[in-house]
Amino acid sequence: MVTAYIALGSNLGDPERNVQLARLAVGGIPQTRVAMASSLYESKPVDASGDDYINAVVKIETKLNAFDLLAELQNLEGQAGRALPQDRTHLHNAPRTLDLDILLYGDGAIDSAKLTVPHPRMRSRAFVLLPLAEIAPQLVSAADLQAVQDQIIYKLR
Ligand code: A4P
Ligand code: MG
Repeated sequence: MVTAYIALGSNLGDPERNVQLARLAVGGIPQTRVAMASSLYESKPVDASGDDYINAVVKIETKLNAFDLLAELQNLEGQAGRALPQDRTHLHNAPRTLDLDILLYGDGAIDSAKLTVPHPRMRSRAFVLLPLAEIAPQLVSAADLQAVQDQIIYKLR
């Protein structure tokens, strides 16, 4: 079993519902269970345009390797109405019904064309660090939080 952390985000359609359903759906991935889930957070887009986002982070325990896990997450993005990666024509950071990113996969480091773990932008984003700190405070330092304190984000429930 490997412990991994997944970031969930949505700013199209019904973002709150999309993230709530995704939280459940992640628990339905084969050989995977959700060990902890953060509250939902509403945040202003960072390096992106469009409506406000709903974000959350879940901690999972999985027997899948990181690439199989990524494929399962991309399937869920597709089921939420998002085009599969190979069919995407949108610009980087375009609004999305559902974005599922692997933040951490055990203590592994992966740097391939399809997958980079730890997620390279996780430490610069309040919408990742606040929900992550809620469920895994040992993974987020005070300096991390201070670095993103200008980003607008509200905890919902
Ligand atoms: N990929 C590589 N590493 C990973 C990983 N660790 N987890 C590859 C998941 N995927 C990973 O992603 C493109 C490709 O990244 C995938 O095919 C996968 O093989 P994508 O989801 O199509 O989207 P993208 O927009 O190009 O990149 P990404 O990484 O999702 O964007 P970011 O940097 O995460 O930013 N503001 C707020 N408030 N809340 C948000 O949720 N999200 C973004 C997206 C920007 N601003 C935001 C939010
Ligand atoms: Mg993504």
